[in-house]
Amino acid sequence: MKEKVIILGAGESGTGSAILAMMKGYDVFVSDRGTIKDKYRADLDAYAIKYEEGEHSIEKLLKADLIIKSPGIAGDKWPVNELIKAGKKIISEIEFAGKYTKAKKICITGSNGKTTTTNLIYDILKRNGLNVALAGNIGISFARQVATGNYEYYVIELSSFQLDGMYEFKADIAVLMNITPDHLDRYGNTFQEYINSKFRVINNQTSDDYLIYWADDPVILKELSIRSYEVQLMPFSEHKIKGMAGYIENNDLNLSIHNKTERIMTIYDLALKGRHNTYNSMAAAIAGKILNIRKEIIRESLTYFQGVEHRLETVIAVHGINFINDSKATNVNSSWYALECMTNKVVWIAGGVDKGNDYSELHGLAKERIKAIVCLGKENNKLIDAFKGIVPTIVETMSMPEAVKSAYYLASTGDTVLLSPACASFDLFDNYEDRGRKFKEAVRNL
Ligand code: UMA
Ligand code: ADP
Repeated sequence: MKEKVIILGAGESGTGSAILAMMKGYDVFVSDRGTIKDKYRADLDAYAIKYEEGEHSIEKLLKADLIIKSPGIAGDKWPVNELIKAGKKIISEIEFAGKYTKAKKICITGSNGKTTTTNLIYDILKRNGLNVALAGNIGISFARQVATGNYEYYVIELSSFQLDGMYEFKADIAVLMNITPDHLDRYGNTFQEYINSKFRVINNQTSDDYLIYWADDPVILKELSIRSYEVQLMPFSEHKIKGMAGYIENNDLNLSIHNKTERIMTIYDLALKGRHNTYNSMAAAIAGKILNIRKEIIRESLTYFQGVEHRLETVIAVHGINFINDSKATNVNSSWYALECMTNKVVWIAGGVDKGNDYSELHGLAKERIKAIVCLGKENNKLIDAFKGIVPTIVETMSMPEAVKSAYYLASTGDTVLLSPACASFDLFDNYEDRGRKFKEAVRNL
């Protein structure tokens, strides 16, 4: 009898898993509690995959030999808690797909900078002519590409939700950008649980594998000091400290890997500006060098890389006021980096769904740089309380056009209006892309 695989969720992750499982000869059934999007329903039909929607029929789910859970579905709520109680094996799409490819896997995680660094690494590998795909939390699912493509390298962005269901998977190169509190609602409000999830990226790594990480991150350093591991460490820092695989000296990005030290380029030529992007560029350069890619290719990539939409994206200047879309900044740490690289006075558009934010980290920068805050959310009290007495002007708005207009009136020539919300977008928008697009539209309509 065929092994029965049941897939929870029919989004990008679940549909990709279903196609791969079907192609590998499993008896496949997909269960989605909501309405399946047309494009995914068409995929399931095209591969003659059985599914249900509008409910999870527990009696069907309990018949599974293996369950693949989509990352957006919580692990501690029904039906997953009931399936765990029944002793069912539940894994993530990445774990499942990892079994069916021999390609080299470069896996990027962290609280912030994943997408940018993933794209940078992909760009370096692609420029070098490698047969490489971009996968994971960034777009087309890993499973779908393993099923339908034939790649030798995968650059995979991994969220903590995906890492949670990974047990035997091994990254050839793991990249851990940083760890700051995020998504704590999914981790019982326990930061350590979230840290443990991020650290799963080094599971099963041997002395033939690599871990690239930011050496100035106290959370990562503490964890490494108490864990045992075999993986080769490739730390990077903006300071020249002994043992760094990447560091900055006299504004030059240098790499020191396998006993060879070389200057790659001046940081002034990096396409992506801001201190955080220097970290992202450094991590990408190290990954490229580990894969023996020439420094000329790495330099070319880091110089000409086109930024990623909604990440410190310059929109336009209106009457000398510069508008920047950083809608992807959905936590305090990412907004800190956005504010840190602002050289002019800022009118800051912030707010949305607070994921347990502690705004006090922003007080220093706020005093120095923010002249006004435009709150954009259904519930703004926490934001207002946090900055009362620190920022002279705070106004509340309920729609993007209103927020952009208010910011425009509060700003003067030479100022920057920065949308970097430090919050999720789901109260007023579909997602952060929707929020970013509506910001750009409202700016263009000024
Ligand atoms: N669903 C159920 N039961 C439930 C809850 C949801 O069946 O109890 C169904 C929904 O009706 C829907 C499906 O599950 O049809 C959606 O599953 P999903 O939320 O896991 O979304 P996917 O489309 O499969 O996309 C997921 C990632 N989404 C999340 O982790 C929320 C995508 O990352 C990822 O690109 C994709 O897999 C392929 O790997 C997006 C994301 O927002 C970009 N990630 C979060 C982030 O970056 O902060 C973690
Ligand atoms: P992620 O995929 O982890 O959400 P992104 O590359 O999409 O990361 O960047 C999201 C936001 O985080 C950006 O808008 C930027 O403000 C901020 N950011 C980017 N890289 C870093 C970094 N290395 N450290 C801290 N913040 C960062």
